[in-house]
Amino acid sequence: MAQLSISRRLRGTPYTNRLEAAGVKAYTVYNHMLLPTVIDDVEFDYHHLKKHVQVWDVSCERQIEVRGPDAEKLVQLMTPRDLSKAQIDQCFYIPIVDESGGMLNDPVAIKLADDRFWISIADSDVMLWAKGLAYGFRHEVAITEPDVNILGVQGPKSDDLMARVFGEQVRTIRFFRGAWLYFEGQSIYVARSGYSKQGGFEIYLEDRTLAEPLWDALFAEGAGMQVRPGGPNLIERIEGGLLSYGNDMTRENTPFECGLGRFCDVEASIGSVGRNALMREAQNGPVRVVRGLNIEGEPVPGCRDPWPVTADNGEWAGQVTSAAFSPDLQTNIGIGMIERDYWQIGQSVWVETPAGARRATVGDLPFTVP
Ligand code: THG
Repeated sequence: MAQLSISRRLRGTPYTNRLEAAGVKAYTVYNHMLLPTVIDDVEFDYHHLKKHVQVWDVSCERQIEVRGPDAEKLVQLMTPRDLSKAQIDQCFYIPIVDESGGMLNDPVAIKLADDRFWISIADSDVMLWAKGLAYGFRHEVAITEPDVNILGVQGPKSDDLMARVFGEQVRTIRFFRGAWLYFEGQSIYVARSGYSKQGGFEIYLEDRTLAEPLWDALFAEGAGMQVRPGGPNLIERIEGGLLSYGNDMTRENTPFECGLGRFCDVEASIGSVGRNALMREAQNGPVRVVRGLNIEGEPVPGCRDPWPVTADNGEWAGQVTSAAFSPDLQTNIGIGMIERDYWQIGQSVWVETPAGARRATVGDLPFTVP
């Protein structure tokens, strides 16, 4: 494949030099920024993540800061999830939808104060939408993208490594909660969250002069724990059923289709954008839904253009948008949108991969991994 041309628009991160020194093998582009995806090779990274601890440069999970007296009003306008009981230092996985209920993003929102939220976005330009809404609704808020560069610490040894760098207090942070902890005398926001199912934290670093000292401290303290750089791992995130915006879901999909109905409170979220469209869908149910697929045969290649899923009679049954061979399950696994007639668990279908048509079985997400 040709190379990507690097320029200012394709933003690097304060950790990029450290990753280059570590020999990072592949990046993707996410929110106009580099996101490391392969450090050694995808399978090596996968086994290591599930056994040890990794430090991830997820700076590309950009923060959209909403600050001001109408901050909560604006965030509630943007999501069908009910935020009325949100507490300070609580994180929320929130669908953001347009006027027809189509997914615009699936960020993690953090309530830092009554008048201050961070929206930790997936790969789409949420700041522009937020600014447009705030302007149109005359909401009294300031909307910015502060220079926050998240370092993820993921894997079963995350608590031990984080305790060494931030102190024992880090262990008391509950899932999807955050706290201000000290590093080199500076207060830094740390939450128990992250884009893997192996457990871990996200460090919301605001002062980029601390980026390399923080990276170096994690590697110095983690030397005896086999710490390595890492990144969102394709195989692990498919096993875990973590969806990728732009891949597994787009503006064409509602949160119900994405299996995110549990994060929609259409009764409570009065006045939120797309509420009427979602009310209808909440009553009638979606026409397709995201599912796991077990794809038979030799390891499949990577999935770029969606792979059509068909029934035995040749009818359209959906599409697969992410796929990989799982070493722990010893089969190919995929994530796809499957139409109502074929979405039952155990349904047999065909998947048209670039390596030929394969038999596949529809299953639940996440996958059950031994
Ligand atoms: N962390 C932060 N920002 C992010 C991501 C992240 N922004 C981009 C992207 N990831 C957004 N997508 C997701 C998808 C899933 C989850 C978080 C962000 C996630 N899901 C939990 C799960 O499926 O187990 C459920 C969360 C819940 O129960 O509330 O964590 O990773 N900062």
